[in-house]
Amino acid sequence: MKLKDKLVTVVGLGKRTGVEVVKFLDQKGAKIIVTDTKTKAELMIELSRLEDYQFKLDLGGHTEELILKSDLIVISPGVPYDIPILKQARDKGIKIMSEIELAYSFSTTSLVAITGTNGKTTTTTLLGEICSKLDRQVAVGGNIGRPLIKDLPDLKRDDLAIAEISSFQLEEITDFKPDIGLILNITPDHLDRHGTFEEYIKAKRRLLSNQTEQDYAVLNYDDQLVREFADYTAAETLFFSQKTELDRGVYIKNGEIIANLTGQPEKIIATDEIRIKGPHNLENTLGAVTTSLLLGIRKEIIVETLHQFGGVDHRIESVGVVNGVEYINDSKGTNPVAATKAVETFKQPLILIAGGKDKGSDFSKFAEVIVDQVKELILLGETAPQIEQAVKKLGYQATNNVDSIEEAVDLADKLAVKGDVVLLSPACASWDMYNNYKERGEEFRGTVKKLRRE
Ligand code: UMA
Repeated sequence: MKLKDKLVTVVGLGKRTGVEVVKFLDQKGAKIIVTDTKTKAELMIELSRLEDYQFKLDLGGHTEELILKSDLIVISPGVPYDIPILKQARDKGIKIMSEIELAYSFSTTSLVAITGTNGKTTTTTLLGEICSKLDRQVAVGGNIGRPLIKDLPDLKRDDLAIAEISSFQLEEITDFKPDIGLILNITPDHLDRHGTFEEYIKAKRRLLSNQTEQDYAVLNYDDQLVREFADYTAAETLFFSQKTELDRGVYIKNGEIIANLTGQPEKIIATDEIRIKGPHNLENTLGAVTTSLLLGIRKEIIVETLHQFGGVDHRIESVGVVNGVEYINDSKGTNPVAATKAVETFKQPLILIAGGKDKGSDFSKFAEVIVDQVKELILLGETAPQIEQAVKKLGYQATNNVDSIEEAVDLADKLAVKGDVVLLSPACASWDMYNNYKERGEEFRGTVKKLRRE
């Protein structure tokens, strides 16, 4: 695709994707318009990163007269594909691409793409760790926080990109296709953006829809929906399972991960030797192991990494013990299923801090786990009333409402006794109060640190 002198509009500047897309387009000689619903004051940091670049700014909304003259529109993941300006652009026949599609269209590298509702970041990071021991250049990016446009165009065929991909990023792809597409699990999430669960599933399925017989789909056999994805791809499918001994694939048998890709079952590692714990992490590990074997990585490298890898920040991460109470940061528990898994990880009495941006989630199953396992529930954010209603329906009364993480930690400190665990696992996105889950998790960490000093 030639971009020189083409008029390209970047919809959505902040925080990361738009900035990197502008840099890439500039390098390709495009004429650039940047548009965002945010104001100049709100985008000060992003704009300061682009001080040396030339582009037209259209802030505080999207101006039709400007944007509808474009040859191409590139959108950031946070921009829904059906906002009015994009509908108008489509009607006018203007090409619209997501950032991952743009990056892919300039790429020749081998690509592993990982999606699923939960576990994407852990699996991507683990696979990245395994692959970092290879004698080839490896880039890790995507939804994990580093836009693909930063690396993909510079990598060669012999290099490797490992990308965490969200349903948002898959909405506007046409040709994007991984050599290996890994799907971990699907449960309802982001319904405010996709409208229905079916649309969310369709978005996830698109990861595999352009694959050919030369590619691989690595799918979780234990998740009925994901298992059925095999019918939607031309790629060769390999399954992994915690429950079923597969004729071909990677599975658990007698407490060991067994790989059977060639008809010769081989032990990879005993599950109790794997440093990251819990059934959800076993699922992530199986996905990463299957993919590593397909990449031809030696068993010794895989095993060594599984011994060492301790998980990712903001995912069931211990941030300190104060007065005999352990504080756990699971800010990345951004939907009810992820938060349920976090709650189920603990056997100790729990004080749970939850609530955040309303994504149209159903909290009824999460409420059941709270009633069973949480002694005090501290709620904040947009969804606090919904979660409160869901638990009260089940007769649970130990709810507390606060307005900030700081207040939540102070209250938890008052309510907790020695031996309790205070868990921040919001079951919701952070966007009602923060830019992202990392900011929320860092505020939690900082507040706990302050508490320790006091
Ligand atoms: N905007 C408009 N018009 C609109 C809607 C939004 O102009 O109608 C603007 C917003 O004001 C904002 C920009 O568009 O300035 C959207 O930015 P963004 O949200 O895409 O922000 P980035 O910092 O580029 O982050 C994105 C991903 N964010 C989302 O998908 C919401 C990051 O995933 C990702 O790490 C990053 O690209 C790099 O690829 C975060 C995330 O929360 C971690 N993802 C969701 C999740 O994991 O659940 C999907």
